[in-house]
Amino acid sequence: MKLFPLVVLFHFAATGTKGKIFSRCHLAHILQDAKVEGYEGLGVADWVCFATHASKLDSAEILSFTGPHRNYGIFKLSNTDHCQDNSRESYTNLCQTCCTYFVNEDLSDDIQCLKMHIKNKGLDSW
Ligand SMILES: [Ca+2]
Repeated sequence: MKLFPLVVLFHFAATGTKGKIFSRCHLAHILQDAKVEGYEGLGVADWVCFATHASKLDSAEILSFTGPHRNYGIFKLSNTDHCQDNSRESYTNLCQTCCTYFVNEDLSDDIQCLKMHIKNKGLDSW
């Protein structure tokens, strides 16, 4: 059992920025407005499905694993690839941002970051 990652849920409340649990419908409208339909061959339904599986549509969710690896927000963007947090000294930081921006209710930066990931590696690489 010690080999499996210890998953702990945290809710972001430190800076006053609040997360939100989105409905599938609301998220679909946000994604349509962000013009994700057809992006790299994926549709809004693919994105909604992915977010539902990744976070149960909770933008405030942070998953911590054994060690410094953490995943942030509705799309589970990670401190190993996408953003910077204080738990690691080296990281890729593909999206050149702080991970805490992925746990608020503004999904525009999350969507842009996931688009960058999809363009570079595809959604299957998640
Ligand atoms: Ca955000």
